[in-house]
Amino acid sequence: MPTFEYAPAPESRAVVTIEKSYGLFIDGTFTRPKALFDTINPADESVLAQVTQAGPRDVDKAVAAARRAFDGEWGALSGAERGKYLFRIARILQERAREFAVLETLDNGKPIKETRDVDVPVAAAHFFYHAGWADKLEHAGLTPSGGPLPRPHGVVAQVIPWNFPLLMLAWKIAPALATGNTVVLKPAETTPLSALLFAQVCQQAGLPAGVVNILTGDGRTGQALVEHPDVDKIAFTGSTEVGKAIARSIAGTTKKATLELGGKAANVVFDDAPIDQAIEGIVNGIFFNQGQVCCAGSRLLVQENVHDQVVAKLKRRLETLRVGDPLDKNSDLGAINSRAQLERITRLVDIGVAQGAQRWSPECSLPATGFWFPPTVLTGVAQTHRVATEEIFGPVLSVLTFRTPAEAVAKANNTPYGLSAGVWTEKGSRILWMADQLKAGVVWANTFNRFDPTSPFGGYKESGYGREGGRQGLAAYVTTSPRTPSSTTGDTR
Ligand code: TAP
Repeated sequence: MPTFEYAPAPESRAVVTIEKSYGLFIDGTFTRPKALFDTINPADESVLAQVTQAGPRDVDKAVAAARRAFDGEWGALSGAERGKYLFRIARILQERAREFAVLETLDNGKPIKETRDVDVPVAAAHFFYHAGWADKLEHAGLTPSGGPLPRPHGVVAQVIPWNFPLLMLAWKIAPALATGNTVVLKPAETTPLSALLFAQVCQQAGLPAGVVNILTGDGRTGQALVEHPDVDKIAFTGSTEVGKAIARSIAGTTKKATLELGGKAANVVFDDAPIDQAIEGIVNGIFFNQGQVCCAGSRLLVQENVHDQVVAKLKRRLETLRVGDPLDKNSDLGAINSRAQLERITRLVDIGVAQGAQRWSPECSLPATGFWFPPTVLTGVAQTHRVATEEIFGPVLSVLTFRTPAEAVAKANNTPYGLSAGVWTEKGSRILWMADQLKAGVVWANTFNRFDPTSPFGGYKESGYGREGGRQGLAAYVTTSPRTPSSTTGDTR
């Protein structure tokens, strides 16, 4: 059994055990590994482990296990008892935080300071937050007073992407369990390891068998799962293209769905903004997680009279970023998650240059192996350029200008997406006006990329529908429709 030892300092050594191969987590146990594929470290292309490609029969078994748990032990539990399991999981995530941080960095390529300070603690926070809701759902305002009690849907299929593997898992599993559902989750093909470690956490927490099932595999597994006839609800995070395919596949069925899809956020900087603070927000907005963030501030809209000042300061700041070994706690940017993603970023940037944008990157020497892309700024971008309209999902900032607030709003909203936006200004009244005008699910003011389990997250237009997080996020996991004669379990007592 290979182990990986991470020792930034002798006193903080973390040992991560990575199995040679992994089976699926179905009905509380791991199956025998079969139909294996590699999961690699994108920072050096070494094979970390082999995982199982789940087929339709595995999907059947996992959904059946989730159904038995829902109709049986889990469905009969009170909200307070469910909450105890969520608290237990949250505490184990904290106890094993270093292990999760190192594993996630190895499998995903993101810098250890992000997995250590954001992904893992925020994932634990989601379990703590939802643990608190489990016995208070009737007070969540999900139904009019005197209306029927909110009830779980049943078996939930959850499909997540590779950019925040553990965090997206927590966003999905915590509210589903708090509301009394059972889960079959498929992590992304390139980042399955933290979900498999989470399966061990479920065992450690004594979670009843079948409540959480983890199926590794590629898009075919995801498709078989969401199309399974005994799934009651789908929670999907990923590309708009796949989101649309899922919406089409469930049309005419009784399945419910929440879709968290792509984005092309505008980060709007007015001339009265605290410029140095805005520079930090711009950098965090687009270079956090190598820009592989659905809500990344990938379009910088800067007021024309401060454009040169902002771009000059931004370039000076980017000279200080360190790109390299994701396990080095001083690295600001790590590796791109996969060769396919690197090729997509490279292709779109080349198209941007061909269409007339000027490309700039700070001097940085990139490792010879692995998937790397330097932090990049594209200036002279026009609204019609593809780098201004398409999601690049990489460390690439497209800079556009505006003269008036109305023009800023028009340009910011000129996208099929509507996930997030940022506003930088000293004027409180302008912040409120902009928040009202921008068609985005989340609007940050004088900050960017802040996440909290109490705050709902989700999009408009082609960024999807439904919310995750906060009281609103619970609504996606319950029904208030009258009971059918057979739906006698799953009370949220
Ligand atoms: P996708 O290709 O859409 O993949 C997302 C997940 O769906 C993966 O687990 C994938 O499996 C699976 N999948 C692929 N085809 C499927 C199908 N036909 N039916 C069901 N599942 C299928 O996206 P990605 O490249 O992993 O992630 C990047 C995208 O996700 C970006 O557009 C980004 O904006 C979006 N994203 C959105 C959010 C929110 S909250 N809105 C958060 C993170 C990412 P494989 O991995 O094996 O292909």
